[in-house]
Amino acid sequence: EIAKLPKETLALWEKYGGDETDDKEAFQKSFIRHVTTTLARSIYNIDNFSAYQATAHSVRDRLIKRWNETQQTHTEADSKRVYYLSLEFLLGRSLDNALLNLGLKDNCGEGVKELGFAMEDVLDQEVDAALGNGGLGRLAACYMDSLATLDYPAWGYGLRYTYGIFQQRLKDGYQVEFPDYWLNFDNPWELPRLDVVVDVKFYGSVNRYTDEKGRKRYAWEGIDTVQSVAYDVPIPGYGTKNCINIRLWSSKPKRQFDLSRFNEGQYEQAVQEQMQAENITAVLYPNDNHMVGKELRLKQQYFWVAASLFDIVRRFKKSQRPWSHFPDQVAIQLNDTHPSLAIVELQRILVDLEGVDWDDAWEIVTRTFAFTNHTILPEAMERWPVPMVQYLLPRHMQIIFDINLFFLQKVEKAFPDNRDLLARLSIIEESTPQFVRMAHLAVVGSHRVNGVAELHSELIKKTIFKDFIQYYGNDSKFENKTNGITPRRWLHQANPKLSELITDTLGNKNWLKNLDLLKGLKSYVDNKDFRKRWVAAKHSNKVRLTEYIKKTTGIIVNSNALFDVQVKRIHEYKRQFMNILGVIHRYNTLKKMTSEERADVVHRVVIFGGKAAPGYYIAKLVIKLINSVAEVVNNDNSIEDSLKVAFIPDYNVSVAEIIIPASDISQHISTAGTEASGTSNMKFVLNGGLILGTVDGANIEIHEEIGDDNIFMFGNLAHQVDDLRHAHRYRNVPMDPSLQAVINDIESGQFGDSRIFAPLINTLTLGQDYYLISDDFQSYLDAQKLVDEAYKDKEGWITKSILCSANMGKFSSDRAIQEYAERIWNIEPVPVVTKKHI
Ligand code: GL9
Repeated sequence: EIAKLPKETLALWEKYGGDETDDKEAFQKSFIRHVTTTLARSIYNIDNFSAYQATAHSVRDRLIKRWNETQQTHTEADSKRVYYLSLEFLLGRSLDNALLNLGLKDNCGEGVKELGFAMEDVLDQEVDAALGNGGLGRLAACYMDSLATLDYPAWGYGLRYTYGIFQQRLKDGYQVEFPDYWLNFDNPWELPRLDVVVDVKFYGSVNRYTDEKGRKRYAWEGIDTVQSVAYDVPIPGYGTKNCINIRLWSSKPKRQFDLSRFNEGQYEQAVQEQMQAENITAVLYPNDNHMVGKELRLKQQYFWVAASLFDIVRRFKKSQRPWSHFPDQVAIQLNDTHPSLAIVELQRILVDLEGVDWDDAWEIVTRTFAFTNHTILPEAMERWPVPMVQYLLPRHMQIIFDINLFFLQKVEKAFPDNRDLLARLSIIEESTPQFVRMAHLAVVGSHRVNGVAELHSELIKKTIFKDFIQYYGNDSKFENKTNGITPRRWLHQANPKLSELITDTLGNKNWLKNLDLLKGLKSYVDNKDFRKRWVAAKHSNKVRLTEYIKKTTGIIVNSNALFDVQVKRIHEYKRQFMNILGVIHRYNTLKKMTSEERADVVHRVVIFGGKAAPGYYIAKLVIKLINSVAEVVNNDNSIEDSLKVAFIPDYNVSVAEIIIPASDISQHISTAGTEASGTSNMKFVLNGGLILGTVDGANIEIHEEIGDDNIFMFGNLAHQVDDLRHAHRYRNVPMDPSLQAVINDIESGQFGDSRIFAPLINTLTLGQDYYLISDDFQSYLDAQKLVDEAYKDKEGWITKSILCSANMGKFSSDRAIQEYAERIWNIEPVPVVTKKHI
């Protein structure tokens, strides 16, 4: 194609193209150009925010260059790609990450400084891209970083919500929600592709007809068409030219508005259609591990899946390969059940639109998809009422029934006359009304199903997918892929001091691409100078957090105290309630001590953070209780600062980057078997923080890696949970006495009007303590005692802290992605070839 261009044109492209080099001067030139042109400002009129915008745009130019080269390379290579379908991408801020991954940090930092700005202030202007709830969405972001860093040809597909996860503020100790209108200013981290538009249909009816070959065929006549517009978010790898793409879809009306209605004076009706279309991608549903069956959510799912598959199929068709090659060119990973309709949509495209025979199509579909399960909590299982699916997507409902019929016929053959098994395996739940079980659809339509930590992957085979194991056999499609985190953001970026120390000690930055190299730190564990710098890094992070706590809560804490952190979504299964009950126990113990006795105790700052789903009443009461306890404890001079409690508002990725490096101990104390993996546990330990945790999720594997001496584990085990719950239900289990004492304190009004907290206390009594706080409380307190004792041994603690980081290689998302690539996706790296500017 290029060869056909006139020589003169080519020469111009070569001469003027690609002047965005990475040196300081070129950056400063870009900065000034963006201030004067993009921002239409002048030297007299730049504040920190415009400096951020100018810096971001300068980096964006360089990102786009890499993005183009990567996409060209991948298109030419035409090798197999993986598509990661996730309703959530919790990216956080992009500028610092891009600077570090592109290796621009030093040059830009100096360049910005000479122009009169401090890089730290500039970075602080950016608003988070918060298009996710918690672990699941952040995992998707870490995986994109690793896919880019490892040179894999990969794309993410998601939705461009106008409103991300709500902002949390506190009023009288209660959570109040504010909308997160993150696109208020322009977003330099997306490339609008206003020309990449897909029509998505809803509703309507299905027509049957006979095609030219005499086959019965079906055609869906949708009546409501909405347009899906692509916005591309470049994701740069670390230390590579590879820059991959997350394509986020935004909805807009097909027609602007109904002019005839407008002319008739029906103004509201005239814009109604437009508003309904825009509603689809307006807001991220703020629920974590909880399904809410709203039709708009189902619409979001189909809108996203239909646009993404159209795009993927269009790309495949360009290669003119036969359909049977589709699974050799395309792997699609389903991040939870949210994109399960993609299975149905691909089957529909192949059978209805492309005329592929059902069985051939189904073979293609199942070889293409793989599914990751992220939870076994019953309230999180996605089920959609059949009438709702039928109304919104009539053809898809038919296809689901057919998929189910053919599947159950096979089951029937293998296990004749077992109607109960059929009912349990069915994609359709036979209730009134019927429901579509999305997890069953995902399992049946995928060639691989994985859990996200060893325990969790075992548990899914014994609980929610037990019957599938009976049918498919134990070693068939079910496997484990333990989660991981990117060391680039979660150590290098969030903890620059520690990162620098590690690089100095190991002699290079190779550990950032091969986290197992951290093992090399072990031989320095007794090195005085190294230990000194290790402590200094932790302490400066604690000072930074101290300042942040003061700024956001007004609470003054001592940076020499033990920092005890629990930050994550507020959920009963995560047991923040148990934590604050433990705090009350500690407080009242301290109160009973004499001053001399107290002189001997380890001072503690207990730090909480996390959002509660707006409709989750009990979780919101936990926040209120934490703040009520904090109010009393922090203002009680009699305990002489031996205990402080702070609830940091609006926990998000950027706040996590400040909190995690400053932690001495962090709590991951879910009821055994409920936390599928957890990923913040990995971030804390990687940063030299210790864990106080239950035998759950990835805690178990972290324990295996770092050893008994460096972690505090407690509580009942997953296999005991059923019996304990049974006992609460049918026997009179006496309340743990320490716990009873704490409950009495709350009920006595020690922390304000006790009636407020009655529903919360009731979860322990009337609610039969479903999350087993009373069963674990004593061992929790015992473990806390061990933490205090260990912290008194300053040198011992430093050793533990170092050994924690040094043994965390396994939990790099690079390891996780490599496993997915080899075992599930069957894809190879495609290193980017640098292009000329043409
Ligand atoms: C979650 C699990 O609860 C976590 O334990 C796990 O680490 C992550 C990632 O695998 O997935 N499952 C889930 O639904 N959420 C998780 O965090 N919640 C959301 O983020 C929506």
